[in-house]
Amino acid sequence: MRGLRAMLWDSSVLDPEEASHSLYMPYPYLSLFLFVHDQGIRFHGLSIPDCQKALPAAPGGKEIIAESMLWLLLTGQVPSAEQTQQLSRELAQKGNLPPFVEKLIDSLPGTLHPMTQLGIGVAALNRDSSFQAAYERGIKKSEYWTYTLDDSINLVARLPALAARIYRNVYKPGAALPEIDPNLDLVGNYSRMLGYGDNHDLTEYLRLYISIHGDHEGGNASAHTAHLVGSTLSDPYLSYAAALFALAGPLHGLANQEVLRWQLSMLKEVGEEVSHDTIREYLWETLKSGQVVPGYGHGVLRNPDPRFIALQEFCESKPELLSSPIIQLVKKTYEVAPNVLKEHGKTKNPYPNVDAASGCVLYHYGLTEFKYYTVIFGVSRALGCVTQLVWARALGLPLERPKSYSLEAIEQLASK
Ligand code: CMX
Repeated sequence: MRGLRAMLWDSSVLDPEEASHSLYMPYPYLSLFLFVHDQGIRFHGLSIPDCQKALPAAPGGKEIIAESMLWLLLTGQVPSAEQTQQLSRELAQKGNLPPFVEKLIDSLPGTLHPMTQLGIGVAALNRDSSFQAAYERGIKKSEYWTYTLDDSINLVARLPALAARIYRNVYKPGAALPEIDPNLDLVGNYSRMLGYGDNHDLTEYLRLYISIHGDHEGGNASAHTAHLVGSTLSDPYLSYAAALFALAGPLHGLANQEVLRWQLSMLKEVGEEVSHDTIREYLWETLKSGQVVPGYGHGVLRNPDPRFIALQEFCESKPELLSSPIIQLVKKTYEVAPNVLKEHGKTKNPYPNVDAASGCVLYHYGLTEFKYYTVIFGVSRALGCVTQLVWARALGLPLERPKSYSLEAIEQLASK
């Protein structure tokens, strides 16, 4: 269904070709670093660099924060610093989990994948859905959106406490979980609850990561799932839980975990002194064994993902990141992989997507539990999904129900 125009999704738009003007370079791989990269995805018309200039940061920080991105996605307007801080305070006030959800999460085995735990926790939050309660009372269709907004803000507010609790239970059992600090932004609190509050650079990276992963048009699997399930008037918690299980697939959000696993096994096989030739051989080995190269390709984009470029720029602004072996390996891989994928000849986009870069910085900073990485993506993707649930209810969008065909009918169509 690629290219099929079938959905309303107002908050962001992808353009497959927009970022296509690479400067001439005598060495083709170097041109990857010089793409005019400020396009390809726009949030209400603003590219990522536009957002980095216009959207307020956290006090003491420089990167976009989740609150300012959420405000932009919901309203189409750039918030002031005061509005952003007001939203931070509201989210902090609403951020605690109901005790029964804490108990539920604590009862899950540490062997259960963190994404499965996140989906379970988000679905359970629907016990307190104001949309569901109002629907049972009997409300007019024109009022649906207000209760959807209420649930959506509560969901976004509670995700950090839920995600941090899962991290603590699976990887640091017995460690204390700090209380939510009412003076911190959403991601500042998340980083603190994960145990990285003192690491300013990692917290800033998480702010950027969570803001730019927040929305990616409506047709990607997680956003589309939220929209489809929401169209049945499931509340935002159930709709977003469903979206998380789409995000948990290795062709979608789980790719960031897969990239790390793949890069680390490359390191193990070829050693630290890795050359372009050994990477090329490893890439061919992966492709010849019938696997995809994780972190490369995209359903829509036909150039390097602008989110990948933004994360690379974050690395380039910090010299200690550039000397990190895992970050160097990711960088070297993308100096080689596009040409190998072009030669392989299958993928329509041989360039890196966001997952190619997102995990290596976390790994460098010590957040090495890569099975957890998609949970961070899951904290982020809520921003876009809930925004569009609110608008779908405000605009009275209908139940989604495309037509399907039987195999026989398809054969008949093909024979005409
Ligand atoms: N490595 C090897 N082969 C690839 C490939 C890759 N990275 N990307 C695409 N291909 C192959 C496809 O498997 C397909 O092969 P078949 O014809 O044998 O089925 C062919 O190239 C054409 O695929 P496409 O039209 O280019 O890509 P799709 O729109 O079907 O799929 C995506 C897009 C992202 C699923 C795919 O590129 C992929 O599997 N990439 C690796 C996994 C990944 O990084 N996913 C994360 C995407 C971003 C996100 O959602 O977070």
